[in-house]
Amino acid sequence: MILDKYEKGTRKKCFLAFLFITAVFIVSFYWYGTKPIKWHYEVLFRCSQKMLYDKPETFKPPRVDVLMVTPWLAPIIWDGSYNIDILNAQFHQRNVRVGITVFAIKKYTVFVKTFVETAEQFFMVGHKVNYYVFTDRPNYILNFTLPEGRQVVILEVPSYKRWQEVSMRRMEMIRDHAHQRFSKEVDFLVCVDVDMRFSDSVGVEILSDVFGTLHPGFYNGQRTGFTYERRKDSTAYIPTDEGDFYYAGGYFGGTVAEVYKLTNFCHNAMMTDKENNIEAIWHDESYLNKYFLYHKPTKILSPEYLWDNNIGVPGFLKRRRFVAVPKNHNAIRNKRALQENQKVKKQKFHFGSPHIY
Ligand code: 5GW
Ligand code: MN
Repeated sequence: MILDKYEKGTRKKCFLAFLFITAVFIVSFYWYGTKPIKWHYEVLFRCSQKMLYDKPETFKPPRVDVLMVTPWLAPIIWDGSYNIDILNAQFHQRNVRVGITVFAIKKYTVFVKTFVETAEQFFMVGHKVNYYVFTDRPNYILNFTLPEGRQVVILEVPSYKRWQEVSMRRMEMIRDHAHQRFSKEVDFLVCVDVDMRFSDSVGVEILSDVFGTLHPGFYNGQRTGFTYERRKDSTAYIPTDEGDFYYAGGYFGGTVAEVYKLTNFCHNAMMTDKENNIEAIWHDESYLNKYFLYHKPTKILSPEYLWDNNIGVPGFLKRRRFVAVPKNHNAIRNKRALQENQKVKKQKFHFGSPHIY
């Protein structure tokens, strides 16, 4: 009888202890969010993922019709030259976060919708993306509901009167925000024009320390034909016997630290020129080209990544990933800017203004 009572008590205590331990276990598992544990499993899972693909062949380069590497061993990114599955696995392992900056000053706010919508289809699909939209008209930017890990961040900035300055001041604003917030929020920055639409995939293959893009009007040009700044008085000056490529002002990027260096250089060079009452012929693009001459990009994007359909579609161009949206210049720009811009564009593109309708 006594023994029976004793056993009953022990059983009850054991049961209570069991309940308690289970409860503690469940609560702590929940409380710690299972995040470190989940992350750990994810890493293990990805490391053990088998991937099947064709072995690279020493004597069978995937493309022989285009230059795929620069003399300083920076790859030039063309369709067919990379395997996106391998790259995606690498960048997922690093849990990469990408920021893409665009400026929508004054009437250029009309381009944001198409830009973001097409980017959602084609830009860094499956990765974390912050769209940084610099604008002087935050109320004109729609509210976008994006999937988890992707968001639109609106950054209110002043607008400048002259269109040249609107374009050039991008360097200063990117630099300032790189310092203040981009370094905390993303690993890489991609800095592009807003009057564009994505029409094919643009993924982690573009990411590198610091990258530039071959201008669609000059990928096959001679040094002397590049529209570099040729006046010695300007800090953007490049002599006719120097220069590798003509890089586009509307597409560059890299790590936040490298983009800081690049934009800081360009902005300071512009300010020096301003003090001397000189402005480089192609504005921010001229300063960018000067920077890349002496700080070589670690990757270069082919014109697949920046195209204008007015140029047509040459055979080497297997994909058009990011193309200029035709602008109705009368509506989108003020009259004086239109006249000036038409004049200079005619000099730059021998076939006339690229996207005037
Ligand atoms: C306005 C008039 C003439 C030239 C540029 C502008 C302008 C440019 C503007 O009013 N608002 C503005 O946000 N921009 C930004 O600068 C856009 O992000 C735009 O993509 C970038 C470069 O100007 P674009 O796209 O007109 O230059 P192109 O060489 O691509 O025609
Ligand atoms: Mn543009």
